[in-house]
Amino acid sequence: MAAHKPKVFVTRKLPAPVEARMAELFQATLNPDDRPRTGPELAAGIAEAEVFVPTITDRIDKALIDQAGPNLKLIANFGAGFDHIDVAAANAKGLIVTNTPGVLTDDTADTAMALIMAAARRTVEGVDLIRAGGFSGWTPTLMLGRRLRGKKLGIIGMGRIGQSLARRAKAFGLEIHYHNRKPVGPRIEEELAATWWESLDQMLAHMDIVSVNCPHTPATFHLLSARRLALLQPHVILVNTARGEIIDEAAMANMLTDGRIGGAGLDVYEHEPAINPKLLKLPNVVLLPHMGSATIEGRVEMGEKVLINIQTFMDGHKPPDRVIPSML
Ligand code: 8YV
Repeated sequence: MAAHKPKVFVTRKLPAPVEARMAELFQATLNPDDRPRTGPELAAGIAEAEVFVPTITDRIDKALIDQAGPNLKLIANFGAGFDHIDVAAANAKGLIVTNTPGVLTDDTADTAMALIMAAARRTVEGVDLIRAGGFSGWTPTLMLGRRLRGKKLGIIGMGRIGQSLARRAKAFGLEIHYHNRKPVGPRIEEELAATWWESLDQMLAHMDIVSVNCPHTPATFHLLSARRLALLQPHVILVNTARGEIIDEAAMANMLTDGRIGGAGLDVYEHEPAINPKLLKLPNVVLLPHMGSATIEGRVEMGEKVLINIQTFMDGHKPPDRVIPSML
């Protein structure tokens, strides 16, 4: 008897090798046009599927989960962050939720480092100047930025990506500071020559560069509130490759406009894909379209993780990347 091929509903277009394998292993509904699914389309998909494969662009809230059919067993997210999924509602219905951690660590840390460099050295302003035909020759004072070596980098969230950024930043001569619920182990602290700050407020007041690398949870929503942003030194560069909701974007935009924050490098936004219009006008702000993990290798490996999570589950085992209550 042929093995049962589960019905898998994939909300967005995935890299070709991942889709090919999905179609081989499962009865997969794919999205070749990559048009974001509407609410009714998601509802129809979740009602039929045994496995649902969303991405950050889908809101998997309780109302949608309540429309799941009796066959749905697994929500296998394509992505590490799962703040778009009401995991508690899913678990309450007996559904397992998985994600894709680990495989996008280096790519996201590279993006954070690129944003630090671009903001400190005014790279995008330089490109814009050239494109606007404004380069009329070298001068001793043209496009002066700030040197990285010796500056203090404060990393908020010292998980995989935070540590990976710290390794890169140390090689650039930055001094590593971090705020995390708990200090990392002594071996890692020593390797990174990193200083743990129990108080986020205290750390913020002493840094030259601050990078957000923690997940978005109810506890980290607006962690960088207007009050905390006001603690930053006026020359600080603020970088966010995690989730926009962690920073009060309106307050940040006002402070960047008024010169109370020196510059920013942002890959994520509070109301994505909308971006606070004030940010679009500022030369000292580098904006990227949520591309932290956007490498071919990373996205294929994310897809492989999704496949492994589904297949392991279908084989009767616990999938490796379960989102468990202590992660919420
Ligand atoms: C993903 C991300 O591409 O994995 C994450 O948490 O933020 C992105 O890098 C996106 O979430 C895919 O769903």
